[in-house]
Amino acid sequence: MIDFTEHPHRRYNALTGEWVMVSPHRAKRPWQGQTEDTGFVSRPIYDPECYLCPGNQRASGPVNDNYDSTFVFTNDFSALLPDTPPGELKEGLLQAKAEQGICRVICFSPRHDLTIPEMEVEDIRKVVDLWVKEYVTLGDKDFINHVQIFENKGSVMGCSNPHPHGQIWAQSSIPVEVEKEIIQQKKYYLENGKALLEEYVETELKERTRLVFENGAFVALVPFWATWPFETMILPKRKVASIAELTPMERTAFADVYKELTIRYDNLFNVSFPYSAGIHQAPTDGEEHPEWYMHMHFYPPLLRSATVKKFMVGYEMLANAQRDITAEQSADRLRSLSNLHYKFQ
Ligand code: H2U
Ligand code: ZN
Repeated sequence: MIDFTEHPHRRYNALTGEWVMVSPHRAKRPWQGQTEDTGFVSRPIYDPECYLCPGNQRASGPVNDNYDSTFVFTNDFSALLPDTPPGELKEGLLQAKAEQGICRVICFSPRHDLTIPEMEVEDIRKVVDLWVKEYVTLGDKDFINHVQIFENKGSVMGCSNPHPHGQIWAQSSIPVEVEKEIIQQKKYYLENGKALLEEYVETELKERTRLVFENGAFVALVPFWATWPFETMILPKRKVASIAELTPMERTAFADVYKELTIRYDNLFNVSFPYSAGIHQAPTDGEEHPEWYMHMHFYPPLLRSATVKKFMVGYEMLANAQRDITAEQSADRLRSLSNLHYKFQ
């Protein structure tokens, strides 16, 4: 009889339709509880050299507002541009298409030294409010059919600046990771008359083995099909297609779960925990999207300590995503961590 806590198996990612290989027997060696003292580098509240700090000049010339909560501007080195001329190439196997878009940068706080887990919930709420505003105004534009809000945190994730910030890339086509989720959610909705993630959240709230944190309106969990060792998702407890549908109370609950989850991340290895995170929500293509259930993904690269990174190479790059520690073990560890940030302990 297969024991999923012991034997190699594959798990189905219902959200993408892909499979992940799990090899729990390899993670049997006891946990060292290793937390390296990487000694936290204290940063100044204001850094005259930082291109995101209030009042400073950015690399390409413009000067930031003297902002006192959040601040948003169009990326000076945008990967997508709104005025790209239309055009298409279709020569047999060779296909290409012009892409229009807008890239924005969001400063989460005027404080150079803070990160989300160290910010007050009411200040994170202002970040949520700005996300909503940007999602709605960018999404309202005719040529914008998808708005990707994301955060790259930590230099291992290629983040260029420790000042707390995130990005938005809004564009005319649907990006590939989102397209996979649309296909799966649509199929499930057509077959069951219910949103896939609505069913999933109900299942997880019943099983409880993969939960990390919950408040009245949101839950943070390690998805059953997680690929990265400490991959998590934040989901609302009711079906909401986009952040624009959140009530004021739910926006605050979202800020709260974002903080609670990232505190536990930082407390895992006593380090400012790096990750790429982003919100997946209904496309802004003017269509109805009854299949959509908004959520936020967190993909952290760390494995066993502040310095041991999981590389998706070899078999993973050529054949299939794979993990050792099970989703349930990861959830256990994250759940058991203090909700008081290590810097304040
Ligand atoms: P990271 O999340 O990778 O750190 O991105 C920060 C963004 O800020 C990056 O996309 C932009 C970069 O293009 N940027 C500006 O728009 N102006 C600047 O003066 C420097 C960086
Ligand atoms: Zn700064």
